[in-house]
Amino acid sequence: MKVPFTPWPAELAAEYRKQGYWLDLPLSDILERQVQAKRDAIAVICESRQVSYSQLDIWSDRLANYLQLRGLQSGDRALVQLPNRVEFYVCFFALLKIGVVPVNALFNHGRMDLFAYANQVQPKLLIVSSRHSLFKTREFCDQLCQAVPSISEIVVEGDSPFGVGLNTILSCSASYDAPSIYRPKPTAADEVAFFQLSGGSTGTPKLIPRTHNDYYYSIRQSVAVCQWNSSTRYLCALPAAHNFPLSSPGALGAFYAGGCVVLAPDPSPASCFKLIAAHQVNWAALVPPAVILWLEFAPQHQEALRSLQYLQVGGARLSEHVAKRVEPELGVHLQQVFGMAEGLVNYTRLSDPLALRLRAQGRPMSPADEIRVVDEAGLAVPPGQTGALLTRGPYTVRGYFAAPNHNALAFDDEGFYHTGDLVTVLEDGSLLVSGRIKDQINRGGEKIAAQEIENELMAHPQVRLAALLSVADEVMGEKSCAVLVCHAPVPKTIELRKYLRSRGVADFKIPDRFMFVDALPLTAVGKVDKKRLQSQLTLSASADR
Ligand code: J2J
Repeated sequence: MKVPFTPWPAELAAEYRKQGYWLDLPLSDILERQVQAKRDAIAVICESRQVSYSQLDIWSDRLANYLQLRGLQSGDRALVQLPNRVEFYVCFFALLKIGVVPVNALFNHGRMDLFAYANQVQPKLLIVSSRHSLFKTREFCDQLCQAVPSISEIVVEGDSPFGVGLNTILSCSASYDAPSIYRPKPTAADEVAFFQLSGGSTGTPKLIPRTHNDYYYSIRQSVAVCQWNSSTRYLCALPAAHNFPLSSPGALGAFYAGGCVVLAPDPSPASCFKLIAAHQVNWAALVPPAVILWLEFAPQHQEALRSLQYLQVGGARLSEHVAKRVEPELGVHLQQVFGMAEGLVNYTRLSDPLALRLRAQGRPMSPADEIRVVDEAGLAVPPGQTGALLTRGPYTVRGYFAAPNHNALAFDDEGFYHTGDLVTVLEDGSLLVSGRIKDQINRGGEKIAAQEIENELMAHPQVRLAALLSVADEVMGEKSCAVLVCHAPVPKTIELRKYLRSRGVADFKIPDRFMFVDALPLTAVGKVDKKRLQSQLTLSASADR
């Protein structure tokens, strides 16, 4: 069975093939070609394990074989939640090989996110880690299986009292190295390979169907723009499943180039600096709050950072004053990256003058990326003026998964994706990200859909109205503030936090601040006037300073 998605128009698809953007190859080709070219080279370093391309291939074959024997087939879906460990790539390639289409949840996602993903894709397979607090016991897993009866197979990374151990499968060469049974069968290259996650701005998190063709192009073009090759040693410190460290050029880019991925459990200096020194890392990718931490710790660790040549920063706006410190204090070359899981990725180029790399968030990586910047009436604004960014192209999707109503708003008749970002285009085509119209909080690169949290807050019996807004923060860039109108007695903030946790809201989505007011400003049609509320909040915050 094929996973439904909104295809590109046939004439554009033909053009993308003609131009060589789409190669009609599955994403598993990324691994296969390195197994041919350099099977013994190290693909991934994960704690004390140095895993070669051929080992990654053997492990992913074993898992693929096991899953096929268990009856999983092309077009089936999987829900995967794994930490930054080599097993993430083993599972990714195994599922690609047999055409099982995964949603790769981020490791800090909570119960609510996992339920939402499982409900949408109806997975047959669950791959989770007992290192996650939700999967230390079988309780949550049982709840999930009860609520989503499509789940019939559970594989667990780490020690676990339930499911089948991933390590048992990977180490069982006698049972699962049997090519006579196992037949790799990826989905067709112009079909869905896996789902990316949208930062979201609506009540339920949206899934982004990415095809082999479009994602493979995004990876190859990223590798070309960043000039990666087999000497690239990439530190993956952001959550491995996120689009940035997966594909911009990320781990898949490093594999495509024949380089090496060094996995860090998190982006803190304590975790990363020693790995950089031990494994001679030369590229890393961070979100701005991590850059600030690195700057703080760098003076005492100059020696550890010696091998690092390039630092990518993206996911949220890097302030120019922090950007200015990066090159002199970390001794690296700065590259800004403005991307999105829906597609479009912008890079500052390695050869761009410093002044541009400090100021701009990059320009589209492909000559086939189409960009429109429009005013509120949808009319094009001239270069130098701010407007809403719309885009389409060979690796920008045409619709979210099973979300016709939202798609009608987020994609226009010409197939342009309305990114929700406000940008200014400079003369050379570089973009400055200057704001946002989507109802989202960008908490240091982690995206929070305001509506999702407002709905949860309004489910509390004492809360009458809720609005989640963004407040400026020096380190995180933005934090979240819930503004509430409550029935008496007004609940304590500690109770509200506990309540949200009890409903399965992930920690990073719990409001950093709460404010209690008598009323919220309303629009003419009676909706909360967030624009007005946001400007009131910004004004009162600047008055406090
Ligand atoms: C300002 N805002 C930015 C930047 C993303 C590479 C890099 C990042 C992402 C990503 C990605 C920004 N300055 N440099 O997928 O491949 C905000 C914008 C954008 C949203 C997308 C990649 N870089 N943003 O962050 O899907 O608002 O992807 O629309 O998580 O992050 O978020 P996400």
